[in-house]
Amino acid sequence: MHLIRLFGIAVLAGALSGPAMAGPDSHTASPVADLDSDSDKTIDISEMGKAASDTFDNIDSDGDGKIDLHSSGNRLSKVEYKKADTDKDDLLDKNEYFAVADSLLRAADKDKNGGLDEMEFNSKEGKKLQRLIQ
Ligand SMILES: [Ca+2]
Ligand SMILES: [Ca+2]
Ligand SMILES: [Ca+2]
Ligand SMILES: [Ca+2]
Repeated sequence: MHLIRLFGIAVLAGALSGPAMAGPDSHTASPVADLDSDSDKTIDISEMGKAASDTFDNIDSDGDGKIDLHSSGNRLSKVEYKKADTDKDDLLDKNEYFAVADSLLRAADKDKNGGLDEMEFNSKEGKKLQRLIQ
């Protein structure tokens, strides 16, 4: 709930800022801009959480709230998948999936300001995070 509320505020702030908000016609090549709904040039945990949740729902084609190794595709290696599966049921639920994304965000956040800028998002850990949430 907390994440969702934060995201709502971010969207509202973005809408109020008017022209700075990317319109449906504008094309951005930057992976940060794609997810940066409040246009502060960084990906914070609420923006990452929204993307991770959307991606998880996409992968979870039968909608039971769990994904298997096969449907996670190339987002996680087998070892990473096993590590992420903290309750050892051979499936990842959204919390387990989010925990991986969260730890990658922390690992990539070199200046520890809680958000990933372009450089951090394109670091080794940042790229893994991108794979996971896109
Ligand atoms: Ca942002
Ligand atoms: Ca499923
Ligand atoms: Ca599990
Ligand atoms: Ca940072």
